[in-house]
Amino acid sequence: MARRIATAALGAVLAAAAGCVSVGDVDAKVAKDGYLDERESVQIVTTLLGGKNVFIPSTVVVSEGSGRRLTIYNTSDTPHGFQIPTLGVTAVLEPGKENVVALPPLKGGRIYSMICHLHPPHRHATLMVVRGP
Ligand SMILES: [Cu+2]
Repeated sequence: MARRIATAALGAVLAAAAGCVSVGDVDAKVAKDGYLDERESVQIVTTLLGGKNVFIPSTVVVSEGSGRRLTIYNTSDTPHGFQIPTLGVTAVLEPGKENVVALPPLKGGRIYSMICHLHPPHRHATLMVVRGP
């Protein structure tokens, strides 16, 4: 324990001496200013995995704002649904194709459920919207 404290203190002293920005400073800046999202779209697949239909990634993170898009590739041979009920987003994902879903303007600090409205057992996914800069 004492060794950890000494190591952390030495790191802070060295960072200050070198004029570096510490991890704590970066965290404080991100918390204050929000996240800068350089992506125009986020890629997702809907696929069969272990006998279950799933969205991969199962948690998608985007920053707030307008013009966000999801491009969802359906690897299966049947259509799947895609819905974010509280945002009013509904699409049918054609098999073997990249399906583009435009999102409405998003506010940060929200978490939404993404579901397949065609197959209730299809595993749900999550859309997390973080605050922008
Ligand atoms: Cu489905």
